[in-house]
Amino acid sequence: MFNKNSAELILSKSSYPEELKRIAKKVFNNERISFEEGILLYQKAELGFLGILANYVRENKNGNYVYFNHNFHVEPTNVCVYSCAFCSYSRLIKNKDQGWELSVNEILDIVKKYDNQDVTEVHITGGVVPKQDLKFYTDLFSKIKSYRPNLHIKALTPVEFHYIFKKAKVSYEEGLILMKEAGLDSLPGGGAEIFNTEIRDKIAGGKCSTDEWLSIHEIWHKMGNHSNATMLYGHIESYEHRIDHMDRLRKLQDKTKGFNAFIPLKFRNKDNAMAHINEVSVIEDLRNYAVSRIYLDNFAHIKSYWAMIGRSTAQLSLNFGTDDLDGTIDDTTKIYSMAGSEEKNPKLTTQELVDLIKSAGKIPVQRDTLYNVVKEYTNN
Ligand code: V47
Ligand code: SF4
Repeated sequence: MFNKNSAELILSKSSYPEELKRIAKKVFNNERISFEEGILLYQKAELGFLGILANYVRENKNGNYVYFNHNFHVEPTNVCVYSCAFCSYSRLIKNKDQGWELSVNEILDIVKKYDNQDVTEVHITGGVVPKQDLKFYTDLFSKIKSYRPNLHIKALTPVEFHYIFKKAKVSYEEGLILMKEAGLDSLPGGGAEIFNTEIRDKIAGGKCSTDEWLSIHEIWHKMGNHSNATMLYGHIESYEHRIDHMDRLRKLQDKTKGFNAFIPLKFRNKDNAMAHINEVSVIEDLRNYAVSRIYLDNFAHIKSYWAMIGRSTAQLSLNFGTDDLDGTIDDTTKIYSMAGSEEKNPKLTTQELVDLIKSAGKIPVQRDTLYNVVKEYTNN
């Protein structure tokens, strides 16, 4: 274990600038760092320094444990009324014939394929289309629940909710109550992109605003539920925009305590309208995980989404603040392979995930969506 004393010793002997050492001291005293200090870390701290701090926070919160679950995704459609510049996946509604739109029964057939498997979660999200409205989803959720009551439904983002509720002429609150009554258990973190309005308008114009995204999560949390939060980084945003994004999440988390995990999502540049922008380096990915871990002191978990970042970088990130690798996925998502991820058919067996975590020197823990322990892999 990496304790406070050894960390302080390394830093006291180093030639790091005083301003960085002051931040380190705060972190080791479990004090919150400021907005400006967050930016300073991005601008001036090198990877080794960030790793020491992020590891300290990570171990304080999660010891040597790394979490994963047994899950699969359903993408009800890849057709979308929006046209986010970074999206490689969606087909505009006018090119509908190039996409798919699953019916409730077709989705149920996908769920039934897992009848004899111990999956605990289905993650449902995709494009936004008029046909998949409030009735479609309440019908879908209640049918999944009557078929398999213990399967946790983690589904839809404020992007979909905002569109669906507006069309159904119900408030966010009324809509979320209906979704919950139908069987929705928690919300994934998507659609957050970058909260700065100028950047958001450029890369994801037209879909739900920052305030709408935050408001839907706040209402959901206040109803006693949980959700995740993502950040799409490594495109046209600045370090200030990243800290601003995390700062808004930190403030909401102070209020509600409803977020389970923060998930940084690296912009991948294949076949989308932002393909001319180079992807950031692996070093920058690791620095970003570390700064997130240090800044978001009120988030229990930082997730490294291996389907997007690739399994090797995901494994490395476990030494830079992350403690969660999402799940087995079973080759059920296309969002990242279409955007250029090295994971073309994302699928890992439990044993592969366990081996990957163990060879990083950590203890694998299979969890459910809400981080209840299903199995700890200490020996096998
Ligand atoms: O909001 C789309 C991102 C998100 C690209 O909560 C891209 O457990 C990079 O939110 N390059 C949806 N990213 C996926 C998502 C998610 C994934 C895994 C786990 C959880 C969770 C949530 O995917 C979108 C967008 O930010 N995305 N295109 C791209 N080219
Ligand atoms: Fe539609 Fe989501 Fe793609 Fe944006 S990121 S175009 S909302 S599917």
